[in-house]
Amino acid sequence: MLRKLGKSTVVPNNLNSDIPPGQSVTQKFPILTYGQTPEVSQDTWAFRAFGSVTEELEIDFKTLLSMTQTQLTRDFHCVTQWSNLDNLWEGVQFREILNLIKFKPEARHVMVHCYGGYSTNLTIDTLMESDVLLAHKHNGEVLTPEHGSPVRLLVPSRYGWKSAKWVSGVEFMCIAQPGFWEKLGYHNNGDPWKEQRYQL
Ligand SMILES: Nc1nc2c(c(=O)[nH]1)N[C@H]1C(S)=C(S)[C@@H](COP(=O)(O)O)O[C@H]1N2
Ligand SMILES: [Mo]
Repeated sequence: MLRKLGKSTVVPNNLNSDIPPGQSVTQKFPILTYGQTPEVSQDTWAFRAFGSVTEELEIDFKTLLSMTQTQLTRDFHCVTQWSNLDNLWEGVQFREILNLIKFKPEARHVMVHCYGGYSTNLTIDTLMESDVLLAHKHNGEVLTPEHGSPVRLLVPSRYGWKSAKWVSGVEFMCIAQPGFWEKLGYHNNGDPWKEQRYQL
């Protein structure tokens, strides 16, 4: 289910009980982080939109909480072959954030940037999907530091490495550039149903 709290929209749940090819289900929610967990608090967190924009935008945690909140349940698929099912996430639909940003029409891609230096690239079309969130809660609790507190991106239709933790902003780009794992050979798109793991 995708539920908007307050003003509301409903997007159907993934009623499909399949898991993508090559994945195994785990009951655990392993922590997958390259490097250290950065220390970011709700008070210091800021999200910045820059690059190919006509005006930069900055959002703080209070502003994020003042926006329409959405809850949804989705499966999570890591490219290292574990899938964790039925995670309940809460946050703001990323398309609501995109609607606030005056990006240039020729900008079709973004680089997602994180505290700590991690990055990943996505298309604006993917970020417009209704279940992409700037999430601050998981299974009813605020995110733990290791899982990306205070705010992470959630992109359920892609492998987990696209769901950037400790997200600090998005850089709009006219031409796709590879992020951290994409530079090391991971796929630009990363659709688990198509097994887009690596790109040669
Ligand atoms: N900033 C940042 N975000 C990240 C990562 C990372 O190393 N740094 N790892 C990614 C990978 S590979 C996966 S599978 C998921 C795992 O999320 P989790 O650690 O909350 O399970 O986070 C993604 N987001
Ligand atoms: Mo991953």
